[in-house]
Amino acid sequence: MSTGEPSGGPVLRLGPETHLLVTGGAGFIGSCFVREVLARRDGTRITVLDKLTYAGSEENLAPVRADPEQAARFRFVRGDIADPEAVRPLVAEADAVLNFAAESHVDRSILDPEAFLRTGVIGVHVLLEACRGEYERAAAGERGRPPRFLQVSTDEVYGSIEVGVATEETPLAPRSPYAAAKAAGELLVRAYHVTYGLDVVITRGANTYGPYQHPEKLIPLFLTNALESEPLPLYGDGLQRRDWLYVTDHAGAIEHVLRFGEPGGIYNLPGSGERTNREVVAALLDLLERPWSLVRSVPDRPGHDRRYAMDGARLAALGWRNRVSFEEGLRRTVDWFRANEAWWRAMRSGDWAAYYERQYGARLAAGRPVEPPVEEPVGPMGRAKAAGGSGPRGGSAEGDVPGGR
Ligand code: NAD
Ligand code: TDX
Repeated sequence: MSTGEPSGGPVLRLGPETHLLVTGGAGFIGSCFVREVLARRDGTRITVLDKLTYAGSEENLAPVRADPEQAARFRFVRGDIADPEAVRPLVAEADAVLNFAAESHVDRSILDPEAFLRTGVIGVHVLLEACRGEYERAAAGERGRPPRFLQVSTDEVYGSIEVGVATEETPLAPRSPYAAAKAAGELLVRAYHVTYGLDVVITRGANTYGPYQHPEKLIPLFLTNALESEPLPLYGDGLQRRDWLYVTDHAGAIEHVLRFGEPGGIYNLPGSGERTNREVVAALLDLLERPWSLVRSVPDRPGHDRRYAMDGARLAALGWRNRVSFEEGLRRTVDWFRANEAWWRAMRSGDWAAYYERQYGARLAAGRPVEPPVEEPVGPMGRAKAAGGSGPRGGSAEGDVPGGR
C-alpha cells in the first residue's frame, strides 16, 4: 500500500515472520486494514481482538475467511481491550499492536459517554501495560524485540480549527466526550514512550468514509436513508467543514506509519480536501439521483465542531500519498452500499431503532426544509450539482488529492 519508502528503510518489516495484533479489527477502518494487508499475500499473520459491540461485525472480515490462503494467516478472538487476561497472551505473541478499538460515534458519546472512557482510556492503558510487560520479557531474554504500538487517533483531538490547519504540534483541545477520550488515550501512549521507552506511533486520521462504515455516520446514514426515501437530518446550517479521507487511504497511511514512522512520532493523516456537509450531501444525492427535498435542517449537535483541517507535511515527508479522490471514493461507496443492502440492513437492526428515535425523533419533528446549496448551479431535479471543496485553505476542486499520483 505504501507509495514511497524513506531512505532509512522500515522500522518494522511485514512478511512471514511478522504477527500483528489488530484490536477493533472487526470495525470499519480496522477491518479494511486487515483485508488489505492479508490480500497482499506477503505472509504477514494477523490476530484480531474485537469485543463486537454494535459497531463491529465478523461479516466485515468475511472476504478473509472466504480465501483459504488468507484465512490460514488470520485468527479472530472476541474480547475486550480493557480485559488484561484477554489482552496479555495476545500481546505476548505480537510483533506490533495496532489499536483501532474505540467507541467511535460523537453523537453516542454525547448521549452516553461512559463506554468511551472505558475503551478509550482504560482499554488503552491495559494494552500499554501488556506491551510494557513484553519489554520486561525481552530484557530477560524471554522474547526477541518487543512489540511496536500504533494508536489510531483522530483529527478531533485538536477541536474545532476555525482557520488554518493543525500541525502535529498544535495543542490538543477536544470538545466532545469522544474526542476527550481519544485525546486521553493518545496522551497515555505518549507517556509510555517517554517514561518506559516503548516504541509507539500515533496517527490522527481525518473523517473517513467508504464501504463497511456503520450507517450511524453522516455519509452512510444519508446514503441509506436516501435509498429508503427517508429524511436526511442535517445538523444546524450544514456549513460545518470536514476533510474526507477514503478508507483504503486511511488504512494504507496507517500501515505506512507502522512500517516507517519514527519511534514516538505523531502523524496527521489528512483527506483529499475539505467540504461543507451541504456539499457532501449534494454530491451524494447527485450520485443517487435522489431529490434535495429529502434534506431537513434539524437542531444542531451540542458543541458541534465547525471545522477540522490538518497539515499533512510530516506524512508526505515519510513518503505517503493518498490515492483516492473524493469523487472516486464517494462513487465507490455508493456502489458498495447499493450492492450490499443485506449488510447495512443488518447494521440497522438491534438497538438501531431505539438509537435512531433517541437521536433523531425530536430533531426530525422540529426539522425544516433546507434551501439547496447556493454555491453551485442547481441541477435538473432541483438538486445542487456536486460541489468541490473551496475552503479557507483555498483548496479546489474535483479530484484534488494533495500530492496524489
Ligand atoms: P468502528 O466503530 O467502526 O469500529 C470500532 C471497533 O472496535 C468495532 O469493531 C468494535 O466492536 C470494537 N471495539 C469497541 N470497543 C472495544 C473494546 N473495548 N475492546 C475490543 N474491541 C472494541 O470505528 P472506526 O470508524 O472503524 O474507527 C476505528 C478507529 O479509528 C477508532 O479508534 C476511531 O477513533 C478512529 N478514527 C475514526 C475515524 C472515522 O472517521 N471513522 C477518523 C479518525 C480516526
Ligand atoms: O445525522 C447527522 N447529521 C449531520 O449533519 C450526522 C450523523 C452528522 N452530521 C454532521 C456532523 C458533522 O459535522 O456531519 C458531519 C460528520 O459527522 P459524523 O459522521 O458523525 O463525523 P464526525 O463527528 O465529524 O466524526 C468522525 O470523524 C472523526 C468520526 O465519526 C470519528 O470517529 C472520527 O474520529
